[in-house]
Amino acid sequence: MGKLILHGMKLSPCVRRTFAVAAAIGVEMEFKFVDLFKGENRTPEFLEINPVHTVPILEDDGKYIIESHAILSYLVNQYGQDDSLYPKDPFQRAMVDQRLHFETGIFYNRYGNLAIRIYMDDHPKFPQKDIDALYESYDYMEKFLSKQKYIAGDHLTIADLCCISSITSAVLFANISEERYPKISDWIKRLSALPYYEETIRKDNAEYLEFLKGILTQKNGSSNIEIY
Ligand SMILES: N[C@@H](CCC(=O)N[C@@H](CS)C(=O)NCC(=O)O)C(=O)O
Repeated sequence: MGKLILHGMKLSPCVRRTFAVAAAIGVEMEFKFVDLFKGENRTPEFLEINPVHTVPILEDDGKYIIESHAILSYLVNQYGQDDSLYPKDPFQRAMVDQRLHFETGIFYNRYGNLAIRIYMDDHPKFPQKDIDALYESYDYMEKFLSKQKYIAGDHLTIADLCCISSITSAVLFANISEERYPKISDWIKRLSALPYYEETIRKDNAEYLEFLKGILTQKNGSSNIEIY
């Protein structure tokens, strides 16, 4: 096995999930910091590797994989000791793939619509309809978890480590109460007990949330989420 290098910023939920999966399968990745705020993802060299200019990028022995969901499945396919995190059984795999597509196509999209305002707007405020759309995506997840302990079935998969990295950031905009979301709340508690959770998810997410609140305070004079 050659050296694995993960290019990105740990503030990014998509980067955090790759470290969680690497830790779950016991694989070390060197971290190469890419400063998005300095445009290091827009240099000709970076765009040559990833024309879409996003992080994370996984470098494995001179090969590059872009898009976190592809990286998660690659890590398990290539380096997992078994297929439990990304089952080979076609039906179980389809369940995991569905949740990965849900995360990228629905959940992250709705979360991203809100988060981007913090960076781009002079005085970030958040449309009620976008907050409602995020709550609606929690409703979908609550339903996924209604008959099973994990997001894609009865055991932990890459879909859980993917979704936990973004839902724990989305709480900045839409709180997850035990009353309204008992299944999601239990699931978060279950994942929080993973031995690598603190180091790969919680710590960097806490820093990320403080970072976003800091921008809000700078721009609005308060870190409150103003809804219109
Ligand atoms: N679907 C992509 C999303 C990646 C993404 O949006 N990354 C953000 C950071 S969270 C980024 O690199 N943004 C910089 C840009 O789009 O220029 C993935 O899962 O890898």
